[in-house]
Amino acid sequence: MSTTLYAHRLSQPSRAVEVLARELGIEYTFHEVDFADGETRTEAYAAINAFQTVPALVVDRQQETLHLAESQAIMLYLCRTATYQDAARRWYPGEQDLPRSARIDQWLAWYHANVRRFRHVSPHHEPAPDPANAQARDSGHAIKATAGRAQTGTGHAGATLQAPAQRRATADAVGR
Ligand SMILES: N[C@@H](CCC(=O)N[C@@H](CS)C(=O)NCC(=O)O)C(=O)O
Repeated sequence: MSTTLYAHRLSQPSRAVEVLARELGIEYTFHEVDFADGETRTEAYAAINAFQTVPALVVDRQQETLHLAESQAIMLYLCRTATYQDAARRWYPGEQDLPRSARIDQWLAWYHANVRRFRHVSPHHEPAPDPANAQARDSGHAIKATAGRAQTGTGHAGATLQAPAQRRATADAVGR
């Protein structure tokens, strides 16, 4: 069996999956996908992840290949299949503690509905005529600019991953 994580470290959901995979001691190959430069919109990547986002996980088993998108689904899969179940249950206890698992599910659902209301699109993507998409496109440009700064060693890479309105919503939600 082999596991490949398609991701980029400027992508928050990618980082969440990568951190968990490391915590659980999962053996995987990291494949960087330059989403800010439009790589998620290529046919080659669509064959890996039809949702055309990072992160994506591909697990090659003997009989089948699992292609998984969406960071939450990937993280739950990693917890359910990890060899080191003691570590995995600290993150997601599953049937061992159903109320705690339900609260984790609740916050994962809340997070997606309130913090990440749109996906960060590449500046190469033609946005639909929807204000939320225009905002997402602007954030795509910001990501690219930030990536440039990160390469020259200045700036804070994480800071512009959210569009301004989304940052305000997040700050309101967490009370700062
Ligand atoms: N709900 C998805 C969101 C993924 C997402 O928005 N990824 C962004 C990077 S943070 C992306 O791949 N954007 C590229 C694109 O839209 O083409 C998840 O949690 O995996």
